[in-house]
Parts: sequence; structure tokens; C-alpha cells
Amino acid sequence: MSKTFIMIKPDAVRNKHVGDIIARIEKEGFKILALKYTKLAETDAKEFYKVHKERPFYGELCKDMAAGPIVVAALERENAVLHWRDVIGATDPKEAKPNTIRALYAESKGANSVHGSDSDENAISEITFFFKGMELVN
Ligand code: DAT
Ligand code: MG
Repeated sequence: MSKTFIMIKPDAVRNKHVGDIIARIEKEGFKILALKYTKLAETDAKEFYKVHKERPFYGELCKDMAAGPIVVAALERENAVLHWRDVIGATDPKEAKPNTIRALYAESKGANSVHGSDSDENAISEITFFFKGMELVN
């Protein structure tokens, strides 16, 4: 078993896809270890996405991520990081395979509905970022 961190981004919350995405999480066999409805301050978005700080879209990305409420969760499953990346599809929804979350719900490359950790190591640090001090239910 391994863990991943996922986020339902402001565009997907605004477009009322929270229920569908949580249903998909369960259907894909993930166990929810922690779940929170919250909103990022722009300074927190900047910290969360700091690996991208040199990229041209960084400013807009951080503004968009702080533009409305989000849902964040820590999930557990066999091969959690890679499985969730398969379920969400490519960063650009135009390149995402049919029935992936981004193909179904994303508006654009920037407003692409969901986040998923890219490694086990980043999963742990992203879970800590949002759930520090909180016991993960098991
Ligand atoms: P992913 O979310 O698939 O891991 P990433 O880590 O490369 O993609 O980028 C983080 C987020 O930044 C991505 O979900 C949406 C935004 N983004 C990435 N590339 C972009 C681009 N070329 N233009 C606008 N936003 C972009
Ligand atoms: Mg990424």
C-alpha cells in the first residue's frame, strides 16, 4: 500500500464536480485517509507550487488556485501515485485519454480540475502541507 495526495481544484468545485470526483476515488479502490474542504491563500498556493516558480504560468496558476474553494485528500491504495495519475490523465485535457477526470471535467491546461502527487516522496510532503498535525484515519 502507498499514499498519494489529491486536490479538487477551484474550477471543478465551481462546476460542481466534487461529488463525481469523490465517487470516482471510491470506485478506483482508494481508501480516504483524510479529507478537507478549504481555500488557499495566494501565499500558500505559491508555497505549494514553488517547484514551478520559474515557469511562465506560475503567477496565473497561483492566482487561480486561490480563486475559490478546493477539496484536498490523502488517499491510500496499491500503487497510489501512479494509479491516480492514470485516473486524472494528461495535464492538458486535450491530450487526456477518454474517461480520465481531466478529459471529463477540465476546462483548460491551467484549470484542469485535479492535482495528483508525482512521487511517493512528494505525496508525503503534500499530505503534510495540508494535514500537518492531523492523524490520518486508517
Ligand atoms: P500536473 O498537474 O499534471 O502534475 P504540472 O506539475 O506540470 O502538471 O503543472 C502543475 C499545474 O500547473 C498544472 O496542473 C496546470 C498548470 N500548468 C502546467 N503547465 C501549464 C501551461 N503550459 N500553461 C498553463 N498552466 C499550466
Ligand atoms: Mg505536477
